[in-house]
Amino acid sequence: MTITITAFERSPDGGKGLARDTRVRWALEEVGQPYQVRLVSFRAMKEPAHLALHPFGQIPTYEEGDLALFETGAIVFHIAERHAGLLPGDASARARAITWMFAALSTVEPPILELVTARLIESDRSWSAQRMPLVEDRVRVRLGQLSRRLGDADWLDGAFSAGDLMMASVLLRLRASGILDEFANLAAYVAHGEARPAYKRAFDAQLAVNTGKPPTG
Ligand code: GTB
Repeated sequence: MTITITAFERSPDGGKGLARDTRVRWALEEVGQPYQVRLVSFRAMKEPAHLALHPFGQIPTYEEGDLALFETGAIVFHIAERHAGLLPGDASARARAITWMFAALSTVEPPILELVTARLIESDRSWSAQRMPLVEDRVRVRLGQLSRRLGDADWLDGAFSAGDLMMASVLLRLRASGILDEFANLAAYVAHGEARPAYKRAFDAQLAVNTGKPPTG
């Protein structure tokens, strides 16, 4: 059955791969599932046809036959459950990999998004200079905890899993702030994710959309 996802017609990041369709593309590339992409404008995202797929008027969405999903956590989990390559066969290891997916989205991503908002949207407010160190420190606390858990391992729990895919995707958003590089093992962990052929294919595909150049690979 054909899989169709949605992505920005033009991502505000110009193709840095930070929009959330990249993590869905990455998951599909890891499991070797072909997919189509329907590009949507900001205006189209708020129109009834797209709102029927995504109640919050966002990308990405995922369609496969009668099934329509939104939320990257649910989408990546769905892909990982149905196709080999992103979740271990052992039941306990599988549960731990899923735990890392939730940790990425519920515990690590929120302070990072707070920082992104503080930098991009609130930096001209009178209170911004006072608040920024607090927001940055909340990110540092979380990254410190994650860094200690990762140690010198390649991945969070044994072999690469959907948990790593989600965690690396979440951490990527931090690179521009410089904070990721304060944690050498986390910076290496993200680079390790980016070096995966499946990530490169996903990145190139979104870059092609945003620059108009066809993927090289
Ligand atoms: N929790 C949802 C999920 O994980 O699927 C969040 C989805 C979401 O935030 N979608 C964003 C969106 O559609 C795009 S990814 N925004 C439009 C809107 O809300 O009207 C977030 C994003 C946007 C831009 C950049 N960037 O330019 O760097 C990075 C990430």
